[in-house]
Amino acid sequence: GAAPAAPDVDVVVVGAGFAGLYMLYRLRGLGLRARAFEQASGVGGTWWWNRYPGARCDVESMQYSYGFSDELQQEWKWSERFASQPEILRYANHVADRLDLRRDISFSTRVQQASWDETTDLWTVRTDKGDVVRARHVVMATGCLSTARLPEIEGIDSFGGKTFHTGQWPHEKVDFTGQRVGVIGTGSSAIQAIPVIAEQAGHLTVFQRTANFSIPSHNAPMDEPYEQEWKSDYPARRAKARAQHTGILRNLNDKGALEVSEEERRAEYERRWAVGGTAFMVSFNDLVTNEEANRTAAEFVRSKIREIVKDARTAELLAPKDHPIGTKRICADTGYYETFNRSNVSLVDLRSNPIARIVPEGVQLADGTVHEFDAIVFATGFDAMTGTLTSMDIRGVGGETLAEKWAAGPRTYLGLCSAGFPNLFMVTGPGSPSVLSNMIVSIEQHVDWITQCLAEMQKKSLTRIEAEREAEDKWVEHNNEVAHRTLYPRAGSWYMGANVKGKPRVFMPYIGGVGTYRKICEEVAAESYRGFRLGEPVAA
Ligand code: NA7
Repeated sequence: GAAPAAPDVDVVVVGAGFAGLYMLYRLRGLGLRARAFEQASGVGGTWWWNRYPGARCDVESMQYSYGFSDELQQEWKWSERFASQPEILRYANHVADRLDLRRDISFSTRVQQASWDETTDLWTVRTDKGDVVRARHVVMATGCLSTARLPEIEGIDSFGGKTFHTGQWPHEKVDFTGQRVGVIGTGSSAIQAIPVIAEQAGHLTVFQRTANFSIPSHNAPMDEPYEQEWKSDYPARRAKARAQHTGILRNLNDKGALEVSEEERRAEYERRWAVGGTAFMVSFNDLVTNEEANRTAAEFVRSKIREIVKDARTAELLAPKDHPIGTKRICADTGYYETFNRSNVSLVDLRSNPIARIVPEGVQLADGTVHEFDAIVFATGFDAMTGTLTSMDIRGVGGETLAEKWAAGPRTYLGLCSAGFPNLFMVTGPGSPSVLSNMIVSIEQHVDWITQCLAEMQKKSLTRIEAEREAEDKWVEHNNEVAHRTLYPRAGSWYMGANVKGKPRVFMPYIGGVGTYRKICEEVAAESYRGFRLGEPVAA
């Protein structure tokens, strides 16, 4: 046969967030030629885009960072218990510089198309800047919450003031001083932004459709002894974290909520509330699996909201009743509920009076009321987990697009690969723990797995790897099965695709746990990549 065509690079990496950066680093270690494309003008992914006021990670800083290099984790100093967006972005830049990664990244460049050529085992990748690159492999390091979503509200373009989306926040400083500001949405982003915007704005109006559960984060400056405790034991702690259900080391309770007396239960919730953060959800071991147990936690948080919020009607509106606690992502806040006690903040309940349209002056409700604004902030979320992948024109075997293949919901083997799309890897793809975990821990695990796989292929001169359809079907089924053992599918969440009109309702992340999942991936690799078809070695 004809000699196999030579690729321009071995691997194209799409994205230069935490996944893309680490992937580049590891590919260099293999001696492979890689090119990364990043649509933003800088590194950092999520933390580059989500610059809204109050943006902060809900995983503690000592754990939300790379663990692959002891030097890196020893030299970096976090200033707070939970790092803010600017600090995490500085960290991403520090890593990019420290590892000299920028020279392999094309910034402000969006990958538009990737098409597979069956005859050469190569991908042709095209960008909006006119690049055409042939690569043996493509790694999608495109993030899970990277396609911002504006709601379908009539007249959305007619507004006369300024509009913002939390996930596409401008880089110039935004000043709301004295302004009339409306925030639409009450998810994690809104819950972080609202207290900060309220301090600036003349008046802030919050439009709430679904109330959300939030736990105070009790963020604070980094405690030196705590930092030292971590740094002196980092490798062991990281190893432990990797085996946890969420990839986060935290204070688990091995008791069920109904095994203890009401008094003891209340005391445990109080303790957790005082410590703060999302670890509240592991107050007991059955909060996301047992409805009755879940109700005790939900009721506790509702009672806290009623204590904090002075106006009884507002408190009742803020107390979530539509979904079990934790089945929509649990939020962590700094003064969220307290903000509604301010005289310059009001809450509008969209359940009783929905948004009819946006008009030049502001937001018009169904009953005709118009709320006038200088600025509207859309905190309306993302086309999560699949949106970024399916909006690219990715063409696999026989020209089938990934969007076509995933029309009824994402189908992957291990969240790493999809049958019919050889040599295409996803970092934290749907079907992997991803958004249910410490993202950096999951990113490192995927990148390490991909690296090892590429190393084996390199050693054997293999040019093709593809997930088998049968293995994929089984994985999708397993993914569904474990999800439905929990209360998660009860909520109309973005985990379920419920926030995007017409998106199939499928529970997308793998809920079996980071530790369990890691073992499965390791076994698959150890058993000569069970469930993958590896191509024949190419004749020299
Ligand atoms: P989320 O969690 O998807 O929240 C979006 C919010 O916007 C949520 O309260 C929605 O209400 C609301 N929303 C969406 N569309 C509308 C319309 N049309 N009208 C009124 N309200 C609307 O996004 P976030 O950015 O807060 O968080 C995403 C994740 O990023 C977060 O979990 C962290 O992991 C990081 P709904 O609940 O649909 O009634």
